[in-house]
Amino acid sequence: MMTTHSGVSLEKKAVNIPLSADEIKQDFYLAHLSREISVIGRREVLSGRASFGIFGEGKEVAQIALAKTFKEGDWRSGYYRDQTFMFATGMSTPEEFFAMLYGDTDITRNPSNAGRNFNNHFATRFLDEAGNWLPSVNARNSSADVSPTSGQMPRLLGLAYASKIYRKLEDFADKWKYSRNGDEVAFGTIGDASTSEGHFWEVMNAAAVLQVPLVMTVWDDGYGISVPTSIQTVKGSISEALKGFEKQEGTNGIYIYQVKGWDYPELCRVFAEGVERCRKEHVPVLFHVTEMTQPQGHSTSGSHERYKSTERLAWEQKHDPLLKMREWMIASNIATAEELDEIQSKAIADALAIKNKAYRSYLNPIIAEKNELLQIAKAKTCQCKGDNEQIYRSILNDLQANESPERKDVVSAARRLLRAMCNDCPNMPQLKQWLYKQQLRNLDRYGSHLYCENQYAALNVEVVPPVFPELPVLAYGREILRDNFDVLFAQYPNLIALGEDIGKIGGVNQTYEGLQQKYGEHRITDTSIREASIVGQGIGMAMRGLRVIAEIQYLDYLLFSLQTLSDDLATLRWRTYAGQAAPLIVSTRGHRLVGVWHSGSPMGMIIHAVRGMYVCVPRNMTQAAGFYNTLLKGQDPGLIIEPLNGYRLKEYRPSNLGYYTIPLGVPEIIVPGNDITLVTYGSMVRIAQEAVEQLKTMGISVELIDVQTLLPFDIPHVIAASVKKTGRLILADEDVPGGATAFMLQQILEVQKAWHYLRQPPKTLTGAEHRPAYASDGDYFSKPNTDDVVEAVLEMLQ
Ligand SMILES: Cc1ncc(C[n+]2csc(CCOP(=O)(O)OP(=O)(O)O)c2C)c(N)n1
Repeated sequence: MMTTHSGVSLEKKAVNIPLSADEIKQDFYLAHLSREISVIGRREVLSGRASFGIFGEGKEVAQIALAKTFKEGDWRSGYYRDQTFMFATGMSTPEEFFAMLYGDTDITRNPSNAGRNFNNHFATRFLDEAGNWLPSVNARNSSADVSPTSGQMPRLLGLAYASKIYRKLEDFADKWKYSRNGDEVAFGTIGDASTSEGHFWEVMNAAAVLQVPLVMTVWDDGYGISVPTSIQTVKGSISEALKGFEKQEGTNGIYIYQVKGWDYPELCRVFAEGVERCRKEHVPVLFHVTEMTQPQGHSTSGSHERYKSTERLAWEQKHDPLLKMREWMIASNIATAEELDEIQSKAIADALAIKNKAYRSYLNPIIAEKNELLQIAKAKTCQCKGDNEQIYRSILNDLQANESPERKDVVSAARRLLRAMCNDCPNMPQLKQWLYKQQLRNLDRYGSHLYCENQYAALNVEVVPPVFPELPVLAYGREILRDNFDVLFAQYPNLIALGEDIGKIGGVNQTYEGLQQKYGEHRITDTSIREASIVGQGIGMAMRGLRVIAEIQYLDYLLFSLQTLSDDLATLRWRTYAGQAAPLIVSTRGHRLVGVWHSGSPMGMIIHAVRGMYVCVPRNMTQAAGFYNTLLKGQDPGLIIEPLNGYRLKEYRPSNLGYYTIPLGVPEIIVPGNDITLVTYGSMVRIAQEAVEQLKTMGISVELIDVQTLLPFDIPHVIAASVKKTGRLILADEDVPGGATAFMLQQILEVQKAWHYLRQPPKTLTGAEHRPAYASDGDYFSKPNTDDVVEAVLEMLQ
């Protein structure tokens, strides 16, 4: 390697990157600034000013080197140690770091998560305030971090895969916003121990097969909290373990590099070479960055002296990347020791100043709220009776004395002051009004944006009813879906469908029959069997301007992807305060068919895991097709569960396929009636219809309601109106007892307040507690059948 007084030129191999002395000194400064931020951050937590902290110390130098390769248009899907990378790429700032640590809810100070997540959980904003997508090609983009180790992996695949799609996609007018010929690289980061997770392996395999521009960096500091790499990884080395993935002449695969985490010039060189190859050739690259340290231990929840030997601790001190960089700079005549001391001191002073400013900025609005409350509370004119006056004064004094209150201290004080006031206190209305205003603001601060709240909300999609010709034509359910998809692929040039078997054979139920041949392999794509990363692939692609239908072959297998749906997709908009969205449609088929793993209907489990998504449970394929049409017009993520036994049943074929919409959260009264309200959804609707027919012959009039979507649930309160008429309520589904029927009951009784109209206790009719047994007999004895429904109604009427 050639070194000069003014800098260095790293020309060991193919890549030549000259680094000026000024740039290296700047890097040295940033490394020290970031280290001091970690040190101060830890202190802030231990002193009680912040709740929890996790830091990127020991990773500074390597992250600065990696950041040099990150360009506009690129994407990051990383984990909680990436602060230096975020500062170096300009995707975040030290001020924002502290705002995150304190839980600052101001979106201008904490644009990553507005106080909804702890520090080092980054996100850039790719939606503007009105919900419009900003051009990601002109920005450096970080998808929003999650805490589950390796939870960032599935979406990483999609972020990379989108570049591949954009190299092929034509006729998409907005393509310029998201891609320049697919040259964007998706950068993933992960700790060594987290590579033990299935998500990591699944995604690396898929990336290697798909040949996507994905750069995976493993920061190897030897431990996952206290458990060493030798217990985590075969042969104790992720790059050794992945040897079989390595790309050879004429094969697919990945490029693998190993580099030491304290060797600044070598890191700069290796990263530059690897990322360049990845960007150009669309071959995934793995950097195994070894010999890293973690000077403060895992997090603020414990010290590393508990599990690291004294030898290891001494080794870490010697191999601290900051120290190594300093030694190298002096040895290479880039700077003198005195110069570096000065840079170090400046970094330390700057970090402190930044922290102080961030803390004041966080605290001042809360102090202002406290002062507002004190002013109102002190203005009380009446003397409340008994102990109340004393309690009131003591709450007031405590609040006044609290110089660094949290928001909850102020609101809780207000609520307790109210309770201590006498009912006829003339000051009560003012305090109530102030508290009400605060509660609204806090609802926005902590609870808003679970779903899309702007013009692109799926709930705002205009209702276009299906149109049937004068002479209606019957078609198989699967043909209705197929022909609807056909119109959608023609209508949306950025629509991509992916899933197991949907390409070449058009899906296990032929709902994509012939569409791959018509629209191309890149639009309707077969995937390997990997449900978590099918969903993740869809999330990443949806973040990059594509509309995606990610198919999970059967509802029973959705569980493989439930972690990604629940932790990543469903929380995305909420955890970024509407800064990010992934309008992905996950489609699957479920409810009764045959046997344990083709008949499940665990709807309670699912709807409780995916708040933040809409969940559609159509009774037939006409309704299902309408839900695809609706969700594609909005920007909320949704799950559509096609009824498994409906593909080969005939339905009337709408003439406006691809255009009609079915509103979300609006139940349909399938059969009007007066004696009893029967509520159900999905495949159970047909069973219920048969029962209702039988009951009709007995002179019993049942009002049968199909809820159509579980999330949202009956927005116009159709069910309460029905119960008002009938006074009786039965809820039926195929889930376990206390599953989705319990959810519906809570909605109807508590939210819709229909208990008021009930003449008898309501009843739930559900599947058995065990899984559905095989064949029609198994079905009959495991799931509610027509006889069960008829008898439940008769019993209630007796
Ligand atoms: C799915 C999941 N399991 C466990 C944890 C708790 N946890 C947080 S960090 C961590 C260790 C991760 O170690 P490693 O991947 O080596 O990263 P490092 O923190 O050392 O950088 C664990 C077990 C978690 N966040 N998510």
